[in-house]
Amino acid sequence: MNRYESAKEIYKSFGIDTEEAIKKLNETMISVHCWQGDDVVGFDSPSALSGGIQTTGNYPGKATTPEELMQDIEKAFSLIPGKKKLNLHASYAIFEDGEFVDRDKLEPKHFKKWVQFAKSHGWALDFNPTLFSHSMVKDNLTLSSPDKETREFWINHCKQCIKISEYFATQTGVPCVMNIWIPDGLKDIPADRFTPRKRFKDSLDEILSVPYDKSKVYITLESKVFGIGLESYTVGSAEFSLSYSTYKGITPLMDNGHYHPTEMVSDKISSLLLFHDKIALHITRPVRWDSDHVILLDDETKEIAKEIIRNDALDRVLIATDYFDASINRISAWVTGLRNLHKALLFALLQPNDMLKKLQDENNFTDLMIIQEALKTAPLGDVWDEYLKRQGLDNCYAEDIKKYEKQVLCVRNRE
Ligand code: RNT
Ligand code: ZN
Repeated sequence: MNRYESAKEIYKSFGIDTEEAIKKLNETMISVHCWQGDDVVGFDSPSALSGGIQTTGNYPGKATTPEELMQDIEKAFSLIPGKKKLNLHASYAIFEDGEFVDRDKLEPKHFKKWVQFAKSHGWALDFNPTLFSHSMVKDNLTLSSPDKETREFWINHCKQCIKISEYFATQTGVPCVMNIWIPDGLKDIPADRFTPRKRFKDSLDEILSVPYDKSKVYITLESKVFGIGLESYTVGSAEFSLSYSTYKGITPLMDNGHYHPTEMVSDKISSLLLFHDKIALHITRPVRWDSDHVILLDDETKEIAKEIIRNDALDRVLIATDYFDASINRISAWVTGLRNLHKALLFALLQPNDMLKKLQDENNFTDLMIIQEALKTAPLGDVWDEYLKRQGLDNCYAEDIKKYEKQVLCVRNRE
């Protein structure tokens, strides 16, 4: 008996069908962030990364042109299993023939090359307005700014982004998730928390007054508790984002780096699923702050995956990744993080969830603990290997990436 056949039998003894698990994982679409490849720089503005987020590290070979980024995405995606969507930011607009327009004037045509690229690979696209790294971010404020001109610039930017998202959906035939995140906040104790939030609400109302096809564009709103230099107050807090999403019927997005360190997104998913048709996630790994380390197969990633699977919510949770590590090979960061997320989902799919729920209802916490612990050392790796094998992949991607680093990344022109 080979290792997979043996693993299949072991899982069967827990009442789990490994074939069913592999099938479900194959059908699961994950939205992969493009910004791991170039440290969230983009192509449209000379401004340094701002908005209270930061990449650390200076590993050689980051992409600095659309061609390089596309080449790296192709390489990374070829080593990532499963169904993929490519998640772009507005700052990745591609201007041709010397043309340039500012973010409030962006149009679908500035993303034509990305659409061609995605379509040639059969990938769908997601989108994000970029409300950071730009000279119109005034005093760390965008949609909540007291300055009308600033607010209007960003309102127009978001309105244009809805058009671009609609274009993505039409072109790919798959709905486009458009996520709004603003960095707005204060370093120190506010004198007024209410008015900036009121202005943010009014700006969002204005953005959403644009008619758009709700079957094509899913607008999500991402909350955050703090940023670098924005330690004391953020306008788009969790309560704001949840309340606003409920009020307007848009989708709340939780990034697991955006809460107090002992607050867990895994615990929040069920509550949101009760009140929202869909919810969205940015999966990342915060280390003491919103550091956006590469996703590992750690407890919280597994717990998030378990909450999605045991609530049978794969079709209601829009799963995206959001991390950026510049201290290691960026292709490897992409591949390792995405594989770990898939592995966490496979782990969750291999749990006897009905049986475990029953034990909880019967107050049988003795057996519940024993079985949950036994499952931690069940042969997940053998099912994982089989899952990879069926997609023409294996666990030995390090050599392949090193070769790419030597042949492509290390010979890129650098000033
Ligand atoms: C920032 C948010 C946001 C960004 C990306 C680049 O803290 O998580 O989602 O990381 O949009
Ligand atoms: Zn995020």
